[in-house]
Amino acid sequence: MEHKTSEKLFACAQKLIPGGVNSPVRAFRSVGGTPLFIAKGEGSRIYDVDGNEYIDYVGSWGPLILGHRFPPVIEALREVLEIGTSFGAPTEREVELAELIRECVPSIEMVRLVNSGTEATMSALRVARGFTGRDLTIKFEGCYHGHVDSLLVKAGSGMATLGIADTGGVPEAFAATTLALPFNSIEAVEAAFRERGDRIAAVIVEPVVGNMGCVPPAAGFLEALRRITAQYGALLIFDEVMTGFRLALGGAQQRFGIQPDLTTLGKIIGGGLPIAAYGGRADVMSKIAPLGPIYQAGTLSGNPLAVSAGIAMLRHLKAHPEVYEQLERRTAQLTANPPAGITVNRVGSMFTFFFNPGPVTDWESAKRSDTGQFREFFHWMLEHGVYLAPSQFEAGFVSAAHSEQDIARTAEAARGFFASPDHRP
Ligand code: HOZ
Repeated sequence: MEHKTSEKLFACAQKLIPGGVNSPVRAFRSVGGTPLFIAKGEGSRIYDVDGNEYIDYVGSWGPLILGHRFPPVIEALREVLEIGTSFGAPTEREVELAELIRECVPSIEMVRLVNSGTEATMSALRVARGFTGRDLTIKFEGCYHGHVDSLLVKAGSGMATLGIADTGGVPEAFAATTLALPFNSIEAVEAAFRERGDRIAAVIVEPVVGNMGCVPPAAGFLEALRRITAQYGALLIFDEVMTGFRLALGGAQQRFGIQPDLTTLGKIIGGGLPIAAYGGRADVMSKIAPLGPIYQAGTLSGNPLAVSAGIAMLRHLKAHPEVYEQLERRTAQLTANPPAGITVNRVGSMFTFFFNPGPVTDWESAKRSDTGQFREFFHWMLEHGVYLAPSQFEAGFVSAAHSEQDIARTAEAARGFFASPDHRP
């Protein structure tokens, strides 16, 4: 496969953009080689600027659950171009999107639209602090909640991929407001609350982690978070930027039957366009300006482009529950029978092949993966027309556009890798 045009573009980009990319993981630093510059996407496929075609399991990092250029989303975007792209004033469509979100995710009694997952988690934390009058937050090692100052502590995603333990530019006092505990350890959460329960405003968690690779919650873990936070008067925040509308119409909270106080949602509610949201209990959300004293704002929040695309996406998901059954089936097919020495974690249509005998249950176990082997696997798959996230510590996503043939072709490419004597784990 030739990547000459990508190489040329990357050389230019590196002179203009830090690392040549607008978000670090996509720079291919941990897998080596040149990031592919994408020319277009359609259904389950993406095409690079050199004309190569790939079955895509990144799906813009999750939101493209119906595939690239899903026709109703494209149609909604066409319609909105006729009326205007931003007003900085309310529109009818925002009310419809809020209503759809509330119907699908009942714990969200009120919702505020923002523009990125980072804004959503940052705002949810501020609201939790303002509501409780407390300053500390519990997060979990290997979870990633966007690049919010106080949450870049033992974070997953790019921080894990690039091996950055603590980011520069965050004053120690900010980081000190965060307690990072091992994911799936109820004991650690109990101990933290015993010691400092009167200061803990919130526990924020990816209910199924996607940002250290896919790591499911252990039986009873989410229930324990719900019980302990309620007992101490702290808020439970589910970061469903990846899992929302993906693991079920009502997200991970529906799948696991837990009702958080606040939820953050990401670009899936915009059909893949830049948008996000935070929402939850009405008594908590009522503290936000202009109703209450907690300030948060944004000119592009609720812009008609993202909102219209989101309405088209959520309407379709709501009307077609069979999408979730299909995703479950296809992803199970993709991840069946891993070779010895490889751990496959899967929840619904999120999955990771860990080059690690496992089990992988938290960051300590995830980071024992053989990233050198992953690197070879990644490039092998790319050469065989399969585009995976360029990091061992990111989840893969199957979309409704992935056909049985796509899955079979992907599984065959993976089998080819493991069958080759150089690659047997
Ligand atoms: N942090 C994102 C995934 N967890 C990746 C962002 C990107 O490169 O687009």
